[in-house]
Amino acid sequence: MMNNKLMLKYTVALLGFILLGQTSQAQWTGPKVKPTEKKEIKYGPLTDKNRKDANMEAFRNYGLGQFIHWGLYAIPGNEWEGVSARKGAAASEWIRSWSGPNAPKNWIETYDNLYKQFNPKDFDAKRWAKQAKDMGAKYMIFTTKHHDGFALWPTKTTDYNITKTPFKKDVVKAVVDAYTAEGIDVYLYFSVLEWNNPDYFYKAPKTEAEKAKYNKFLQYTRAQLLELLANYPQIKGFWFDGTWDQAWVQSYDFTYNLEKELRAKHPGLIIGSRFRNDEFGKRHFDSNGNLLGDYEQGWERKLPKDYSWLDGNDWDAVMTIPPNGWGYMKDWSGLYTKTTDDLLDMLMQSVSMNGNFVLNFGPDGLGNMHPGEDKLAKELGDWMKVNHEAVYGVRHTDLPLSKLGYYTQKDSTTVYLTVFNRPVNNIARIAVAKNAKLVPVSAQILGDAKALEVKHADIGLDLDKQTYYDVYIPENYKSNRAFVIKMKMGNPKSQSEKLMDAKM
Ligand code: FHN
Repeated sequence: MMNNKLMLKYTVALLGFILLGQTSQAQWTGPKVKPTEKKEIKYGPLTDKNRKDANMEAFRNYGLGQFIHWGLYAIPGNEWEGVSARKGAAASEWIRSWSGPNAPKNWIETYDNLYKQFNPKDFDAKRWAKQAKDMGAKYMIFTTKHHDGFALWPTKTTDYNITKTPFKKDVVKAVVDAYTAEGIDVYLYFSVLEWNNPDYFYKAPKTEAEKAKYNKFLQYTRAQLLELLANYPQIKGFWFDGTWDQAWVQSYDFTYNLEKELRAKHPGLIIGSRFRNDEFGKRHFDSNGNLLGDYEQGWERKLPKDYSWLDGNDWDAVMTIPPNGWGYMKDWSGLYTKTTDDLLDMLMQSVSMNGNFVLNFGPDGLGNMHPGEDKLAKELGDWMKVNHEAVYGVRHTDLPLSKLGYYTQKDSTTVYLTVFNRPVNNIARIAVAKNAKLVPVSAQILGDAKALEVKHADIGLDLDKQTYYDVYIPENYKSNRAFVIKMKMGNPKSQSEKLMDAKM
């Protein structure tokens, strides 16, 4: 059990990690920093970059996903007895770490007894799955156990699990079955970090007794993961979290072999880059800059600004609706919560760079989504019903970037421009290389069969390596949200005039 003093120590250590981690996070604020010297690495990647098997191909084509954080933290909903934890805990699902002047007395003890009242009478996994289906999600990541150590499945490894609540039933099974039935692939979120586990270590164990204790924790973790694979064979992958503490980082031999074992048990299993590190402590990417896992799992509440930052890796971005806070937050007032337009922009930015965009939902303690989440799910779904072909199974195009929005490409002759910034003259100017073999030859707006006029516009910029094709958006086309111009690419009808470049 982690008492207040230990929790304070952890929070300080975590702040240290965040400061220290700035260097490692540099990899998510710009192009990858490639190591200059190659190292001999024993605990490097276990799978090839850009795996070509069916599961990874499906991952690459998802486009839109749903994250669900659900657990005991849904009961308080980021407040307790009318007092908000907003300033006392790092995020809503971190409310167990609530400290400071307004933290309730004996809060940890209260929190660790919440399981006795967990009885989500409105929980209906089929309802969640239908909502996700209607929203257009193709995969869903579900929290089996967060950092508080409470297991939402009937695990045999600890009594701190769903069977000891008034609800009793296997939540993970209900969710896996319901989403799989809707054709939505399920990934299981699993936190290695367990605040309340007496065998958990933050720092690497030193004494023989400490090592024996931590090894007990490692075996417990392995047993839980094998249990999840055995109980829920339909799942496509694990989404690991809480793997940043030194005790786990220095267990690289164990984690390497555990990953091998999980993959052998479940062929085609997908594991992101957050699970483990190499023997030099390098997480996500080994010391030679190679991805550790099947996709880059560091884009959390952030997005790459340029395709080159991804270095060709598969990736997804996970995003909260409030600024931070993955578990249920009763009160959104006073917070900027992302709008449908914000989320569509993030979605199209992600898929334009070969990534998936995963939106987080935090159901309340009774099993209902927040009303704000219901609204966004409906509006996103309405947009996806018309425009999904620009989202699913698309790839990055090498067209020059457009100021109007994001390009996605289905095949060599089908390119989509999702317009967020409608040009004032209603002319969508598409830049292509002057010597391009394929240029826009016809266009339409998704959801509207009318053919749009497409004209070559050789605007004659000096020393310009590009030429331009203008797609005319009808003045009377009404849009209050992003819309998609679908273009067929074909051989250029008119060649650009060979204009004399200025002599300066
Ligand atoms: O600490 C967790 C946090 O609570 C949340 O689960 C996010 C989701 O990606 N992961 C960790 C923070 O990086």
